[in-house]
Amino acid sequence: MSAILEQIAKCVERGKINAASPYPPDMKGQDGADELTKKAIADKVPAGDILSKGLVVGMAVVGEKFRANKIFVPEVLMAAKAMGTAMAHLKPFFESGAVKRKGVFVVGTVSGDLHDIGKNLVAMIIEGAGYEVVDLGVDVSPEKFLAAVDKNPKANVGLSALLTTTMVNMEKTVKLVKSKHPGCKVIVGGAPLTQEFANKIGADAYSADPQGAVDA
Ligand code: B1M
Repeated sequence: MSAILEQIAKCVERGKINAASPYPPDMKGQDGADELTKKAIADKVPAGDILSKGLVVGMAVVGEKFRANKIFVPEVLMAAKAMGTAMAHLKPFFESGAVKRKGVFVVGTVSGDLHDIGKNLVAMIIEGAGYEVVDLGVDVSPEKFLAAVDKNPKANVGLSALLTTTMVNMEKTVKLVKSKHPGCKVIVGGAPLTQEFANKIGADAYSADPQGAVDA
């Protein structure tokens, strides 16, 4: 059983989607996350193990390598695609409740800000860590964040901002969400942010990269 889970982890780490995918070149012709996940399910490997001991393990390596500048955005996107392909086969197990996620993570880029590349990477790596992600997109108002937490009261929240003019909008969101959900943890990130700024606006954590958001 562990051999196939190791193979699945490797496929996510390397961005190997399926046998037809020519990427990465050194795995050309080999089965990818798609075929291996189907095979594992057919072999009665528990879906929870496929997630936690296969997919999540592979994505954790991706997060660490990205943090260390050993891989870059395109490799993370390929890894996320491989993971997404496998997750589609696990969907029925999530829906039936046979597999539980670690929790819900609501994420979005704050009001006035349209930058979403970094936020999307954070969403992918958090999902890869075993969380259900509710991605609210860009230009998300404090009220929309609050509505998402109202729907998912145990969720943690991630706010992204890329502009010095929009990072200031984070404070209102942190305050509004926490006024109604004091236990909700809010993580903030984005190029212009600092730990000092996060402290000042009352966020629970700051991360400079997606893996830091997972760690937090
Ligand atoms: Co804009 N832009 N942009 N832009 N843009 C910047 C951010 C800028 C630094 C460029 C510059 O002037 N040198 C500058 C901001 C200056 C400032 O405020 N200090 C800027 C500006 C000024 C603008 C406009 C105002 C330009 C204009 O119209 N005059 C305008 C604003 C529009 C708006 O948002 N209202 C604008 C527009 C755009 C585009 C639409 C053209 C495009 C965005 C496309 C898109 O996102 N779909 C764009 C882009 C691409 C950039 C740059 C070139 C790249 C940003 C990016 O995607 N980086 C950027 C300059 C630069 O960074 N070189 C720039 C790659 C991405 C992987 O990194 O987003 O930092 P990043 O995310 C990282 C971390 O920050 C962290 O993890 C990610 C992965 O490592 N992270 C988190 C992010 N969120 C996190 C959340 C977490 C944890 C970690 O927890 C929740």
